[in-house]
Amino acid sequence: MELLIIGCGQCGGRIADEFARLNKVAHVQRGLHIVSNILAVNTDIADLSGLTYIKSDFKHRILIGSKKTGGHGVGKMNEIGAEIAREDGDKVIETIRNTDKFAETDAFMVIGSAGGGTGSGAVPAITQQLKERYIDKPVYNLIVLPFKYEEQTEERSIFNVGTCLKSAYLAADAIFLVDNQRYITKNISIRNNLAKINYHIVKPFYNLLCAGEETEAKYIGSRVLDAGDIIQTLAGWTVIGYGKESISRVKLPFGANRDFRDKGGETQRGIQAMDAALGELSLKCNPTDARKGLYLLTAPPEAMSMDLIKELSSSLKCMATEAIIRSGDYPRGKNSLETTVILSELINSKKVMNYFTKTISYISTAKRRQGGIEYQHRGMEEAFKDIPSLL
Ligand SMILES: Nc1nc2c(ncn2[C@@H]2O[C@H](COP(=O)(O)OP(=O)(O)OP(=O)(O)O)[C@@H](O)[C@H]2O)c(=O)[nH]1
Ligand SMILES: [Mg+2]
Repeated sequence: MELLIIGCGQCGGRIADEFARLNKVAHVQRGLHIVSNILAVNTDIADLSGLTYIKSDFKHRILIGSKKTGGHGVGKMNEIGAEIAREDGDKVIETIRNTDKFAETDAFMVIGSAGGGTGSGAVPAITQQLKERYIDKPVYNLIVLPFKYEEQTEERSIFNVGTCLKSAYLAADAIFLVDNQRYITKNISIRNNLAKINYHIVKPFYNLLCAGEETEAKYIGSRVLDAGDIIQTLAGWTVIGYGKESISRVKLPFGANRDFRDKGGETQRGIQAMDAALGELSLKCNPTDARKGLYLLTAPPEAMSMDLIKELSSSLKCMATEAIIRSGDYPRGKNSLETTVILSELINSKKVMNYFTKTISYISTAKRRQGGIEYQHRGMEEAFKDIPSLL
């Protein structure tokens, strides 16, 4: 599957940059392309300069709203981020239109954080423009939720998350939710934490996007998971996870069969890889809330037995009891069993519902506070009204 990726704001740009790195890896390791183009869109010139892999010309690192912000961001005001993205969205469309391999694009992926200003506003605004313009291509969002400490100390971020999630839900075909808090490592610097988090956010997409792009017979699975399966699976709130288990393999003489314990062990490790993927989902959720699901098994062809596939299918079905599940196998790799799991069309996500409740209470507190401030101002004006002004 080939994505056209648009990273908005600092967080979105950095994750898009990580996708650009992954696309290089796919090209070098596997001779494949998993993205047709990658753009970073920001109101902040410094953030755009900090990227590494996205092409550095102005058509790939797109500065928007420079007249309004002077190139210094929108300071967490996501309604300004959305307004600027609506006004300057044609710059993004222009680059998309000139993408060489645009016809090969299976879907768009628009990425950003929900808690900031630029990405939080631009992701839904750009999604809406893409939906209006390219009716035949799905538009997905990948939205990063703030760390717990940010929610506690920066009140405004709750409002940003609530408005961003609502707007994304109305505009996008599916939204991958990623909870920063899930990936945090204690005792390492915030900068290294973010780089590591971005690596873990993007990694689950590697095999998933590569599998349908293979052309060499030996790497084509018996049940290929291609763009069609992924598109059919993705709807509404969505989470993704990845798990890996190593298998040590001894090369057998030609014609010899493997020991039965060895084979049983592989099935066991396959289940462990599936459990790891479910344990590492990008947002904690209840699998029974999913109405659609998908898994991909990536393993050396000789480790890919019918038993293993059957076990993995029933193990996922046991967890996601209400979901229609699609699956595929990808004969790649040497000493490991890897699984990628997607749970989609999640109804009732507790975390999302909580954000909506908290946003509503933030709005009423903010209104009350504003009323209080106006009252105090009026009091002040009343107190100095008999003093002459020098202005
Ligand atoms: N995972 C991840 N989260 C990030 C990264 N950079 C920032 N964030 C998170 O994103 C939120 C802040 O949003 P930013 O993306 O910095 O804001 P912005 O879209 O650039 O908007 P403004 O700076 O307000 O104009 C916070 O919740 C951060 O924790 C990153 O590289 N990776
Ligand atoms: Mg910024």
